[in-house]
Amino acid sequence: MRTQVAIIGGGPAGLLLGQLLRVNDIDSIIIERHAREHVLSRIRAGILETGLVNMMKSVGAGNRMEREKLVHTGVNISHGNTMFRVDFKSLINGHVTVYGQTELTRDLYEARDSAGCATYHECEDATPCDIETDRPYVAFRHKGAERKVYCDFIAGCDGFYGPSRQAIPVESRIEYSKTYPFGWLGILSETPPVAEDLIYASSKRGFALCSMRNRHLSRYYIQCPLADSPDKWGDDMFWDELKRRLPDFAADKIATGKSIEKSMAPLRSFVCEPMNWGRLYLCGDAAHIVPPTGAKGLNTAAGDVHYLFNALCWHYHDNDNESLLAYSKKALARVWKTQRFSWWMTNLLHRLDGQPEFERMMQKAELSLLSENRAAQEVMATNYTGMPY
Ligand code: FAS
Ligand code: PHB
Repeated sequence: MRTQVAIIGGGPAGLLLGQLLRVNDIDSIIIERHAREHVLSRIRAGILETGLVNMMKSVGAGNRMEREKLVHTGVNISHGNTMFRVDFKSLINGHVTVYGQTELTRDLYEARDSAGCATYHECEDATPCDIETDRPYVAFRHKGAERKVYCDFIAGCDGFYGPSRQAIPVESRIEYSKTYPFGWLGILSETPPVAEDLIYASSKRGFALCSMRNRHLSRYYIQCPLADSPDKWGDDMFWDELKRRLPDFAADKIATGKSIEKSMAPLRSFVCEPMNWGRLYLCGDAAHIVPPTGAKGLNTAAGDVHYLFNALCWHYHDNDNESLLAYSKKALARVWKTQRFSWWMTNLLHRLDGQPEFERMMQKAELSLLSENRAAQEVMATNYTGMPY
């Protein structure tokens, strides 16, 4: 088999890249490890920056999102029983879009099907090969048969545990990593959200987040010990703990109900440099991971896709490789800004066991500054709604 761009990974980064290439007459094949149903069973991000929304529209995959999305012009931050709002619209005329990653991924699959593009599911042992030559290929096994896709470029969109990052020689990779001593236990419930906007809650008992997918589907998270499994947390136990971390008005009005999904996510900050090697280009979680506090994981992947797609268009349509040569540096410049913001929000809002008193006072001072200082709120609003590409 042969294509122009072989994409390893059929998650949001791989699918979005494939669609952008398709509408610009550049051929791609997606090689995905899991069945489509498995990919679409994942419950992950829920907040989209405008750059990602615009890319979805540009590839014709934005119609359902336009019908079903919510537009949020701010977020609430609570600390104990007090709460303040960071108003993106009045501060920077900004907003974010609330629309689940699962639905976005579904829309991209449907757009790819309509375009008749090749997507191989349940592929085993996908491996980027000969990436330092001008005839790279991806070897993989599909339905028991050994396959090879020869291509001009390989896009490694295979997430944190995929093979692409490992294809960069270990002696040439610099990996920056920070793990947090807690995780997020998340539930999805068919209940109306507790508030119009998200509530990021910092409390003596730990962090909590009140989010949503639409007006009938709520998404809640609580900070919990890494050792905790979702099975340990029955629904009533979860709701009781969530209420203890929210301001009284929210705890009193929250609509509880049966969870239809419950999962535990560890928190990690990670960056791999460089983000390309020869004809292999990494996008999304294959190259970097952020704690979900700043809602940046999916949105940072979108930034990478924007840069790589444009660089590939320059190559194929203008025979200009400058942008491909600059891809890693350009993508990393934005990656590190989202890393900083996610790290800052995580440290601001979570509670560490045995936290030195001085660190606790710094958290309180930072929250106090954010609650009353316009400049501090503008910086948060600019980062949360999305740094420019
Ligand atoms: P993905 O991991 O989504 O997709 C990679 C794809 O590659 C997968 O489909 C995988 O099956 C495939 N793959 C892996 N190995 C392969 C192989 N060997 N061969 C072929 N295919 C292979 N971000 C937020 O902004 N907010 C959140 O609340 C949030 N919650 C999250 C919760 C969890 C549990 C996780 C893991 C992540 C969360 N994220 C969140 C981050 C998440 O949304 C990612 O940033 C986003 O999925 C990135 O998309 P991709 O880079 O496409 O990676
Ligand atoms: C979500 O709705 O899943 C969500 C929202 C905001 C975050 C993280 C997750 O910061």
